[in-house]
Amino acid sequence: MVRIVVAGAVIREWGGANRVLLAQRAYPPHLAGLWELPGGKVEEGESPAQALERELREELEIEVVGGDRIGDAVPVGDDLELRAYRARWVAGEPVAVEHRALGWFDDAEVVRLADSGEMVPADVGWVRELVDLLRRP
Ligand code: 9L3
Ligand code: MG
Repeated sequence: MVRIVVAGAVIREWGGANRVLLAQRAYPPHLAGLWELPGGKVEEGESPAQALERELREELEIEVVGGDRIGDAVPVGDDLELRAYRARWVAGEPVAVEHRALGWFDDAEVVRLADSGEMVPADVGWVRELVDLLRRP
């Protein structure tokens, strides 16, 4: 059975540019140090939006509402399917509960992370759509 993993893009205008919140993974070893859209596995009985809201509450201590899909699903191995969504910020300032670090990245910085191999490989599949969103006024 394929498990769905949801990942959320929280976008905020800050310092004259739209920026997306990325989180630097601490585990597993082959992903540690790489940046991702935060999220995790959908649990039984949850909708993807509910899972996204729970994961961002657990990992970042923020309240969000799950929104539109971003890009296509990305299969990882035989057992995971990753999906990205907009996550509309509602409350709280992000705290790195499980991650090594957090950062707010503009379009050029997102491209640089992807090109330099500092992004989780699966998430590179969403960069084009993410950049389009960040370039919108
Ligand atoms: N994953 C990849 N990109 C992401 C997320 C949130 C997750 N943006 C992959 C890493 C793990 C799996 O999905 O192999 C489950 O994620 P987590 O529960 O360890 O965050
Ligand atoms: Mg996670």
